[in-house]
Amino acid sequence: MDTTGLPHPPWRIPFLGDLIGVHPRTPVQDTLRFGRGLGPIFTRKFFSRPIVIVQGADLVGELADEKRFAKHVGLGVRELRQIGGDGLFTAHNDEPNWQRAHDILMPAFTQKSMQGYHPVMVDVARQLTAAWDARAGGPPVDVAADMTKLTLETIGQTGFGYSFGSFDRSEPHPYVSAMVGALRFAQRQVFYLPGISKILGRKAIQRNAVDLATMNALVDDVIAERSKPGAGQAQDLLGLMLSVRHPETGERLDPLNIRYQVHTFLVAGHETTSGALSFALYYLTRHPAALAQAQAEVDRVWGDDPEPDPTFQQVTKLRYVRRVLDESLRLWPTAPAYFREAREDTVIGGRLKMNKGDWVIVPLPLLHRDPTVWGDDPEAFEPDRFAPGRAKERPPHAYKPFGTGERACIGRQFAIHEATLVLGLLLHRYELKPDPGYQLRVTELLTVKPAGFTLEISRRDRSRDTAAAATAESSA
Ligand code: MNH
Repeated sequence: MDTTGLPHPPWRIPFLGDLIGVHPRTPVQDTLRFGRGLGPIFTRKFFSRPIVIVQGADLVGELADEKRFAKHVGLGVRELRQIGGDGLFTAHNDEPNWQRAHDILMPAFTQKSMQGYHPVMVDVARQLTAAWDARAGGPPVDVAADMTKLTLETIGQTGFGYSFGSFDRSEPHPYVSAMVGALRFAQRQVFYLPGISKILGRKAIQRNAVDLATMNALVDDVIAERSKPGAGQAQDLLGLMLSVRHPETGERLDPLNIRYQVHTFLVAGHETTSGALSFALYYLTRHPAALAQAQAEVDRVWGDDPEPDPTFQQVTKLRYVRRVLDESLRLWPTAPAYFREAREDTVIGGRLKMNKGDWVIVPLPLLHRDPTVWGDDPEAFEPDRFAPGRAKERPPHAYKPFGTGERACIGRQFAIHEATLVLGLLLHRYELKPDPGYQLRVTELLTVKPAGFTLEISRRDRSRDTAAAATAESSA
């Protein structure tokens, strides 16, 4: 792709390209900072490699055309293949295991399947509230850490019938520590090409091998448990992968691919949802009016019952809570970018020639701040941007937190149901007090999360309402 003439950040220097002001730990936030004002197509150079970046709803809409473009397993995703192999997230489009696994696993993501996961999601939410009840009135809780425990338990238990015992541990489960190590290694590989082995060092490579072995050992354990006689035939993700043949070809997934899929679901299925819940709690506790509206909604649904037993239907009624999540994912889409590659030679934006196989990156925080779509103050947190009918006023591809096309997120409904349920229950149960001195600090490790964000929690006082209700009753 010929990138000469494309706008790029200032201070480009020979050999190093646009590395000034670029921090290997915050590539997304750097792009956000540089990208505003550079127009719909711009470029950044890493060493000698130009990377083409696209922003704005018009061009992202053009790239959403599945006839001309497809997912590209690009920088940062490609490095994850050591964990996910040809599993759903990291598979190249033409790898046969993608379609095979997609068709076998789709039944696990229907509305009916969500209803089946619901009781398990409620159970895990209660593990979180039990832990928070014990901390209520005490020192503040680390929000992202606890949301990560919750979402990992949820995907482990719904998908694989496996508990990491997250709420019984003071340290992260070894799988999680190994996963964080492997993700960090993958992220560093992105930035230290070319000549990775020299710069990353033998130690880091050995450490990574240990992390991968730790992760594999756990997954092999989970599979072995299920294969034991008497383990049952649960039709969860693992059950489907072990027993179901492809509806048309009759093929099964092979054991190595099943291992890749389990890693994929454990990683993709929790980091992103955990970040989404954390950002939602961050924005809510900074916007008292939104918080009050969300609390009023959950109180309408669950009343004064201190121990509600949420039904699937009730969660779908939490429309405002859902809007809060949508708006949080607009400002901080927790899977912050995707890549599109040209299926054939083509031109985008009427100006950039792409040859077949050329790719561009779509940083979602930039798309989601396009002022022509979101107005003069795209930074403002306004859940009502997602009020009924509002989406129709926007171009169809202005909001893409779950990606696009046939490689879009398979777990979208799962994530939304889980996050709405949990956020709703937390708002119903607790008074949440932020640290007034906290300044949002976003950490990036392929996904984004608020770092160091804590909340003081206490049980909501329902006695006033109860007293009012009692008075009303006695005067009646
Ligand atoms: Mn999810 C793909 C975002 C929750 C499993 N996910 C994607 C993509 C985005 C994304 C964006 C597309 C990436 C690309 O084009 O390269 N996912 C999210 C967000 C949340 C999320 C923002 C939560 C919020 N994802 C989940 C959950 C699961 C899951 C929960 C599993 C239960 N996601 C996947 C899988 C893919 C994916 C699997 C790959 C799908 C495919 O290519 O077939």
